[in-house]
Amino acid sequence: IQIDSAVMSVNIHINSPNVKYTDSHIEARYSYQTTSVYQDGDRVTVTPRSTEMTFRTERRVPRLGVMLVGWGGNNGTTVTAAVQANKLGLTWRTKNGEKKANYYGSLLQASTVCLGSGLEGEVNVPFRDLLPMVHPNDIVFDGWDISSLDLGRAMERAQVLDWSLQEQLRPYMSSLKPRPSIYIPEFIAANQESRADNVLTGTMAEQMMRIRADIRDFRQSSGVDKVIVLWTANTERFCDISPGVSDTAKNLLAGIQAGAAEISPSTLFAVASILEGCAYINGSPQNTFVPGAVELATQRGVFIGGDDFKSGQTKIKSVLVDFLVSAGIKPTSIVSYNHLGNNDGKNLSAPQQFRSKEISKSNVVDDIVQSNPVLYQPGEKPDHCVVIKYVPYVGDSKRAMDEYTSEIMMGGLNTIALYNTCEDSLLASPIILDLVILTELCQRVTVRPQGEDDFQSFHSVLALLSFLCKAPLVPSGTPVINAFFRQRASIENIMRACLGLPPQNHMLLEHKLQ
Ligand code: NAI
Ligand code: DG6
Repeated sequence: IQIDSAVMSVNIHINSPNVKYTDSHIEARYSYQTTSVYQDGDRVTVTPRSTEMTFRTERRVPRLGVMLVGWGGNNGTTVTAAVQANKLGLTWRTKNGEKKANYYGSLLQASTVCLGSGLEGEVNVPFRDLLPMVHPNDIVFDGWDISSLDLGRAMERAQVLDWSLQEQLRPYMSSLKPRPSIYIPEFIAANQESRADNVLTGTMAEQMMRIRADIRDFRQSSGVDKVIVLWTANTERFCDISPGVSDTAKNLLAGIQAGAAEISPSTLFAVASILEGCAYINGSPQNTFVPGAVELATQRGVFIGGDDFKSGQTKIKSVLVDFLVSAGIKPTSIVSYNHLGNNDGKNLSAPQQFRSKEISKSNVVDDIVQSNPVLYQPGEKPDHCVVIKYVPYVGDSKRAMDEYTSEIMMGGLNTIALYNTCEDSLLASPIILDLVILTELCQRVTVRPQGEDDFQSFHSVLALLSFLCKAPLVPSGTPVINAFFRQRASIENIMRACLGLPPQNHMLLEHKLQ
């Protein structure tokens, strides 16, 4: 299949007695195959299990509105501009020739899945065509920023997009103005104070009510069917989770009324979104989702997801360490340096904000290491060091240097050094689109296990977003998966289940027998 346009799509129809198309839904009967394992000393008993279930996906794709917290920042302006450029099919000249707007870097828009084999071999289709999904060109953006610059000037400040593209986009971007936001200086670096000229006043509760009113206003004035709110504002310091303040939904709401000191702006945005019934995604590393916020989302059946976009160095790590460990090679030291010169780097030059990022970048190998008791003793981990420096001159073009040292056979050492240079916001923007589009799709999928009367939604803590996040948020007590291809397979196979298709197994048995 030849796909040469960002908007061209293929129409997939499943030919199976297990799949029913109605005007409103795709309904698929599915056998979920699992294995349960019982270990007694060195004896391991494995029992295959099969659970029958029905997946139901609403076919009507709603008009989606996305509200970005930190809309005037590098990611906020870049994703808004990129969508507009794609919508208009813009081209622009650079010293390297003519460029055309695209969605490279988006799992859903620019990667493919293999459906199976046809007469001429494997058939790969865009991920976005597996199920009815929002197209990014149709998203309507709005948002908040503590800086009052309109998006035209903010795009210029970001120094990400080529100038001749900015010139074409400016008339549109200049008409967009961020709404005033909640600013509590203690949570972000002191060096951000000079841009905070668009801030709400009043009590904490009043400010949160204003955010709720903004969401309602956007929904009504734009005519969108649904709103998703996503934090792409500055990285905050971690907040203290004090008993009686943010430990339960009730206490968190009471804490907001009382203006409790350790409730962060990002948690206030999360609570406002949840109370408005809007999914909330955290693209930064801080602990926005205090237990009270998770409980509130669960009580209200609203999706929350995060944390921290997995865009560059960490994405490579979740591939490379997985490759090494699954090849039987033992990483013993991982050292990651990066320097960048954008406002994110400036904010992260403060120790408490750096610490939030250090935590989220550091845990990404844990599940991979724990999966291999041949290489690692219980509790053993590779040394893992993360360094971030602010170097204004390089702007958004982040430099990342990594050294992976591993033990190989018979005392040998294998050292891999990587150097990566890349515009950070051009990596994060397609991830923002994938996060909101996947979240919206999940809002239209329900599952009914055999023998039960009701269809149920995914858990409010939307673990399916793990692929896109450095520190995946998962329901309490469930496994955190960081390994890149396991995360990707989870999305692909759940979407296949919605179509009554078996998981992608890569066995290719039909080509391996006589
Ligand atoms: P940025 O500093 O350019 O943009 C952040 C924006 O948030 C600024 O315009 C700032 O004025 C605004 N802001 C700060 N506090 C606010 C508040 N309380 N309410 C509303 N607006 C507020 O940063 P950039 O590069 O856009 O990154 C945004 C976030 O995404 C950062 O936390 C960063 O760590 C995170 N991130 C970025 C990745 C990337 O590849 N670009 C990857 C992973 C995470
Ligand atoms: C410096 O590390 C700034 C950060 O905001 C990162 O650029 C961002 O979190 C992306 O990190 P990574 O590890 O996915 O490249």
